[in-house]
Amino acid sequence: MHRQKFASPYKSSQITPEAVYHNRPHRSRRDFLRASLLAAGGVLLAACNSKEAAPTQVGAQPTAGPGPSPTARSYADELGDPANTFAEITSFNNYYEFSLDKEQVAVKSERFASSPWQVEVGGLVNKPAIFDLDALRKLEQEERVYRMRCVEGWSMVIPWMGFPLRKLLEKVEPASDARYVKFTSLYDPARMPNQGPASYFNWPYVEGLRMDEAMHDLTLMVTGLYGKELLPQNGAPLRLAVPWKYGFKSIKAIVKIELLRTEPVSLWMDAAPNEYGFYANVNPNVDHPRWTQASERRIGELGRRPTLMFNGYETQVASLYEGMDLKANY
Ligand SMILES: Nc1nc2c(c(=O)[nH]1)N[C@H]1C(S)=C(S)[C@@H](COP(=O)(O)O)O[C@H]1N2
Ligand SMILES: [Mo]
Repeated sequence: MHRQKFASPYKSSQITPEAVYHNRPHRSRRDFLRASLLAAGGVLLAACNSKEAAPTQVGAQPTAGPGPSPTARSYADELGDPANTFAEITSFNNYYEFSLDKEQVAVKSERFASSPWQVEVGGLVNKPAIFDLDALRKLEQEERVYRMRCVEGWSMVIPWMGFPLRKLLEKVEPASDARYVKFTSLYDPARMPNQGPASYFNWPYVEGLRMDEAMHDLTLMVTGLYGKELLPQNGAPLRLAVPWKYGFKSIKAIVKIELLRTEPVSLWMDAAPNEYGFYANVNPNVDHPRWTQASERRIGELGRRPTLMFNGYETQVASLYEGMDLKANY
């Protein structure tokens, strides 16, 4: 019997539980068992549903009404690859505050209220400030079509809308001793169901960049995609996009940005330091301890394609890491 799964052109084996093997010494054996069970579940799911679903084009058709729908416009990245569909980008998500199941994130976050919202920008700056949504909207928005390569081995091409992080940081005037930027997501267990006391993770989600990475023109603060305001599942109302790094660096639902003297510890470094480093630059020559990073599956495509150094942004960003051992600083 064929059960057509609407709006789901992905195979379940892509649901690699990123979270679930590592043995955190300060966690109980019960937690570890729970994690192992989750991992086993993922494998089972993959094993009994291994047939590749045909790529579908749901939701991205032109809508009725005057003028072209933004989702009907054709976007492509600078390498000529077409953007993923709006449906793909908004229904296959990693957002552990809501669900570890990529196809449940959109469902579980549907009623998440991302307005009102405030982002506090402070730390080693001359003019600390709090930005509300109006203030963020006043910054000039632009479209950028970026590849996003998840550390799990899948990728998408996404037409983001937003502004360079640099423009926000310039407003607060970074102090000369600021060397790192720390980003913090919302912590609100009442609104983010997976942040409850039983959660495996030390919430909130935290990420970081070196100051020169943060000031790089490619580093985008995202407010929308396909010309529309960001939906909750993609990190509304404000998330980061750092296209040459693995997707987990692109933190969602940002409420705080701090400039620091020392390297911040991200949620993933805390959860599994042997698997997720601070830099997390896309590098096909450095495998994840549990899988290859040499290739990836573009959502909507069959088969795999080679992963590109720095996710294809090598000419723009390689100079940031001159003299650095890219194998050691994963
Ligand atoms: N706060 C928060 N940000 C997050 C995540 C998360 O779980 N929580 N997941 C990350 C991972 S692993 C990826 S691949 C991207 C996915 O972004 P998308 O769902 O918009 O495609 O978001 C990143 N940002
Ligand atoms: Mo990811």
